Amino acid sequence: MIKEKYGKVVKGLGGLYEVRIDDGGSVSRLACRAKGVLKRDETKVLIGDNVTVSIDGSTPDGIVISRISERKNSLIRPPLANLDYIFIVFAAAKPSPVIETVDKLIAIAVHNSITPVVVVSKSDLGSDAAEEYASIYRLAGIDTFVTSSEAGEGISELSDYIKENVKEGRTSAFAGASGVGKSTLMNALFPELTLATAEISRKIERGRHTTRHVEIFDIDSSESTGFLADTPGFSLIDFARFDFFSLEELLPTFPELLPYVGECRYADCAHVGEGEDECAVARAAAEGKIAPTRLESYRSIYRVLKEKTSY
Ligand SMILES: Nc1nc2c(ncn2[C@@H]2O[C@H](COP(=O)(O)OP(=O)(O)OP(=O)(O)O)[C@@H](O)[C@H]2O)c(=O)[nH]1
Ligand SMILES: [Mg+2]
Ligand SMILES: [Zn+2]
Repeated sequence: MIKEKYGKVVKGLGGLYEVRIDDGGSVSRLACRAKGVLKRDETKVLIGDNVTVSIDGSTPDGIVISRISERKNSLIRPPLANLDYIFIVFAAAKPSPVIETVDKLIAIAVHNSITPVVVVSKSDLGSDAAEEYASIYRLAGIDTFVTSSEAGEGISELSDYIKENVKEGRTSAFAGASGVGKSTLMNALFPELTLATAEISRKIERGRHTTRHVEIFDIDSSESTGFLADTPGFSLIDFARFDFFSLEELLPTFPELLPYVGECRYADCAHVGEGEDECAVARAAAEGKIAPTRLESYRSIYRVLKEKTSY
């Protein structure tokens, strides 16, 4: 007899998945593979997928993911489905951030209806720099935290925010460049996790990236828990090509620009090089209402997308 269960894919390594099953409050994890068609690139199972697992007790390999429920969204990097929040982590220093990459990730999040939250980590290595970066994102209307796992700064504030917002089955992820301290921060926020961080992995020589796979954790043990994923850090090359959406879709991914776009002198103003007397967006940036780095990132992405559409 074939039984069906319904759950969430929380981990996947070499084609072997772990599906979190919640049977009315009693949580278990099933190890299983995916049905043939769900192994192909276009239809592959993603971590975060809500799936049906078919259990056929009559065969040894009888537990398989047989169906993927419709996704709310899915990302290529980090490779996750059904995200509600993404915590974009970058360090005040070591490594110093590439702001344009941060802005690209925010744009991708907004485009996919994922709430972006900015976390400036390692504030112990530069508290002025951390506050300066934070002010850019607060001005953009994005929830922003300054943290140091080393000094304990901002940990309880971020933990409260996560518990208040990421609950009732909502799913979130930490994303950011390798070495910014994502796993360390997750350990500081949720001490019961004990994830591997750089120091540990150096000893066992796993190479530069410490976290090698995406894994989703329960935030607490209540029935209304939310989920939080740790992800492997990406490199800059991952965002060098930018084709996650089209030129027409770019503007709404920078929401703080929207109040000004109708006020430019020319209706077809692209806000990319026009002077302050013509472009209300440029004017707002000059007046300190929009962070100059955000406008620079907008313009840079605009140029890349423009080039793509013009051949
Ligand atoms: N000074 C300082 N160092 C930190 C802090 N948080 C993490 N680190 C160090 O930064 C290094 C990288 O930390 P990880 O947590 O492994 O970084 P990660 O973002 O998970 O990296 P990947 O898994 O490769 O993506 C480790 O040596 C940590 O000890 C912090 O708040 N302050
Ligand atoms: Mg890590
Ligand atoms: Zn303009």
